[in-house]
Amino acid sequence: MVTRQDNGTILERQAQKLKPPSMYLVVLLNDDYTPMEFVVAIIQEYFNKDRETATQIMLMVHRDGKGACGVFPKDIASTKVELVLTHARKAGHPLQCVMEEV
Ligand code: NFA
Repeated sequence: MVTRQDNGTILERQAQKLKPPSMYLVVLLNDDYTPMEFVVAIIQEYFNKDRETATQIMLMVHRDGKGACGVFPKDIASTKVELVLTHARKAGHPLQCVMEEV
C-alpha cells in the first residue's frame, strides 16, 4: 500500500490500477398477473422511457420472459430494483425485477 500522497508518479500508478465500476442491467421478468399497463407505467417512471419505448420493452418481457430496461452502476441499479419492487408490491402485483452484471 502506498502512503505518500504527494508523489505524482505513485498516484498515477494507483490510478491506472483502478477499474471502472461494474455495470448492471436492470431486468424485468414476465409473470401471468401483472397488468401490461402497469408494467408500461413502471418502465416510463423508473427508466425514463417514452410511452412507445416502454410499450416495446414490456412486450419483449411478455414475449421472451425477460427484458432489460437500462444499464447502471451497481448502487443505482440496486436502488431502481428496490423502488420497482416496492411500487409493485404496494399495488399488489407480483412483478419481479432483478439486476445482472454486464
Ligand atoms: N404477462 C403479463 C400479462 O399478460 C404482462 C407482463 C408483461 C407482466 C411484462 C410482467 C412483465 N398481463
